[in-house]
Amino acid sequence: MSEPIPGPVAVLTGAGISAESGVPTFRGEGGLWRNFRPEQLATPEAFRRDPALVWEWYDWRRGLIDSCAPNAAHETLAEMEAALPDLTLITQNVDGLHQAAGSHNVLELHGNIWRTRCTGCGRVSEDRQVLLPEIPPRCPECGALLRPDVVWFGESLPLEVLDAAWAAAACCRLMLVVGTSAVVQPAASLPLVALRNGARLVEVNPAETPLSAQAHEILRGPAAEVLPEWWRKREP
Ligand code: BJW
Ligand code: ZN
Repeated sequence: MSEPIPGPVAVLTGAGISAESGVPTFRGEGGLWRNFRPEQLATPEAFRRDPALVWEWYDWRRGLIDSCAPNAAHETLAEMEAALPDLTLITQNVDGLHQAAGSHNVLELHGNIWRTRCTGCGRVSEDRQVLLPEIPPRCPECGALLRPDVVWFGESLPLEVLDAAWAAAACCRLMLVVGTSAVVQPAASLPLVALRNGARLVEVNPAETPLSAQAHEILRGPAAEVLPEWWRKREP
């Protein structure tokens, strides 16, 4: 029998956890950035230059995500949250699939694709329309341009969310890192914070990452296959 789960648990997820749901990752084979340059689409400069182009990309991705359902890896993390006394799920994903799978304690580091934020009055709203009736959309309150409520390169992460993620990483005894290339900062530093504080690091990824060399255990495979299997052996 495998050893039980120690103390508080933190989980960091990235695009790879949603790959088997049909959501494309960013980097690597089939990744979104094989076809689109990030600096043309995921930066504030790109949005200032051509808001319609940026919104067309997000509108397309919203349509794609809308047709996707959580997979066994999302479901396993929701089961773990229900079964363990202290689990914090930190995600870089904007797709909302963790919440759709039943996770409640989710810290979204890079925002959520289903929310808009007004560039004029700052109003944040949920908007689930697929496809948007007007591109680029405008604020019903003040008429200014709306933007996706996500974090682009060069922008700060939401401070309270980042603080909570940092605290969870610093005090966990086990950190699971699932489906991230671990190259985008500051998210990529969270596992290092956990390691520095003595946590056990488990990486779930079919490919090697800059974290692999420091992981105590590596589940080399697609998350929807290897994570449920790992949890079944440890379930309290
Ligand atoms: C599977 C699988 C399966 C496949 N199962 N796994 C320090 C040093 C250098 C640079 C910086 C630094 N600090 C900040 C920066 C700048 C920048 C940065 O990190 N750049 C690096 C790329 C070099 N960071 C920022 O700008 C951040 N802001 C910030 O730090 O503000 C302060 C500051 C600014 C400027 C300078 C200094 C300080 C903001 C980062 C925002 C990232 N935004 C995006 C877009 C979000 C909105 C949207 O979705 O459109 O977030 S970029 C994109 O990358 C997205 C993701 O969340 C993020 C991470 O990607 P992720 O999730 O890891 O996906 P992939 O595709 O990279 O990897 C998928 C993985 O899954 C792979 O490993 C596969 O093998 C695996 N996989 N199938 C399991 N079935
Ligand atoms: Zn407004």
